[in-house]
Amino acid sequence: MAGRFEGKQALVLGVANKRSIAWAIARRLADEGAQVAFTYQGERIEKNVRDLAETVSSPLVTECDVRSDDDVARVFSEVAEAFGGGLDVLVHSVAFAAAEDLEGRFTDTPRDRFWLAVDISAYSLVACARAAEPLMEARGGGSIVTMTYLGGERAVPHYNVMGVAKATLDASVRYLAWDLGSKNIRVNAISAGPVRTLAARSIAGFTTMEELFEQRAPLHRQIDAEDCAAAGAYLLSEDARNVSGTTLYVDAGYHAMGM
Ligand code: NAD
Ligand code: 0WE
Repeated sequence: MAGRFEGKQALVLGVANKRSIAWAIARRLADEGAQVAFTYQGERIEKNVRDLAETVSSPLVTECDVRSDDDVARVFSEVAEAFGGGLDVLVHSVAFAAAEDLEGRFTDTPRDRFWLAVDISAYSLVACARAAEPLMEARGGGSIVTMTYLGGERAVPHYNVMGVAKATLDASVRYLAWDLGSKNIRVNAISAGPVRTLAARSIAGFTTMEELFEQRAPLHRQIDAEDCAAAGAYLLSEDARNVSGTTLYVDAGYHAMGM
C-alpha cells in the first residue's frame, strides 16, 4: 500500500485482541509504513498484544493503566527512548465503565464509578496528550485520534455513564485542539457505530441494537473496525493537515437521522 506513514512513529493505546478497533488502526498505520509502539492493560492481555505487535515488527510493547500518572509518564519516556525523542501519531482507543453501570438506570450511578468511567475514558486522553506534546513538538507537529460514540451527544439507553464520559471526551478533544494547535498538533475523534469488539460483545441487547442500527442508518449496513481504520488513517495523515477539533462519523449515516 502507498506509504502515507513512511518514516512516521506512532503510539497506540487500547489493543486488547485482534478485534479491537485500535488494532485495525495500528495495522493500517504499519501497512502504510509507520513504526508502531503499543501499550496494553494488565497481564491478562499482555501475550495477545505482544503476539499482534510482533506481526508488525513493533519496537515497543509496554504496560499502561491510564489511571496511573506513573504509568503514563513511564510509557512516554520509553516511547521517547525507542523513537529518538519524537512521536508523530497517537491513537487513544480506551474506555471503561463498571459493567453494572451499563445496565439499569443512569440515575443510580454511584459517585466513585461515575469518576472511574470519566477517569479512564476521558481524562486519560488529556494526560496522554500532555505527555505526547513535547515529543510531537520535537517533530514539528503531530496528530492525535480518539474513539467516541453518539451516546455522548444523545441519550442511548444503557450507555449511561459511558455517555457522560464520552461527552467529556468530546469536549476535551476541542480544548486540546485549541491548546496544541499552535504546536501543529491536531486532535480529532472518530464516532463509530456499533462494532462487535470485546468491549461490545458483553453488552446485553447488543444484537437488538445492531438490528435497529441497520434499519435506521441511511446505508442500512453495519460498520466494522476496518472502516474506523480508514477514517483513522485519514485523520492521522497529512491529508487531514487542516482538520482539527472535529468528529468524523463512521456510522453509515446513523447520526443524521431523527427517527
Ligand atoms: P476493546 O475492548 O478492544 O478496547 C477497549 C480498550 O480499553 C481495551 O484494550 C482495554 O484494555 C482498554 N482499557 C480499559 N481500561 C483501561 C485502563 N484502565 N488503562 C488502559 N487501557 C484500558 O473495544 P473497542 O470497541 O475496540 O473500544 C475502543 C474504543 O472505541 C473505546 O473508546 C470505545 O468506547 C470506542 N467505541 C467502540 C464502539 C463499539 O461499538 N465497539 C463504538 C464507538 C466507539
Ligand atoms: O464505548 C463502548 C463500550 C465501552 C465499554 C464496554 C464495556 C463492557 C465491559 C466500557 N466499559 C465496559 N465495561 C465492561 O465491564 N461502545 C460504544 C460500545 C457500546 O456499549 C454500549 C452500547 C454500545 C454501542 C452499552 C450500552 C448501549 C450501547
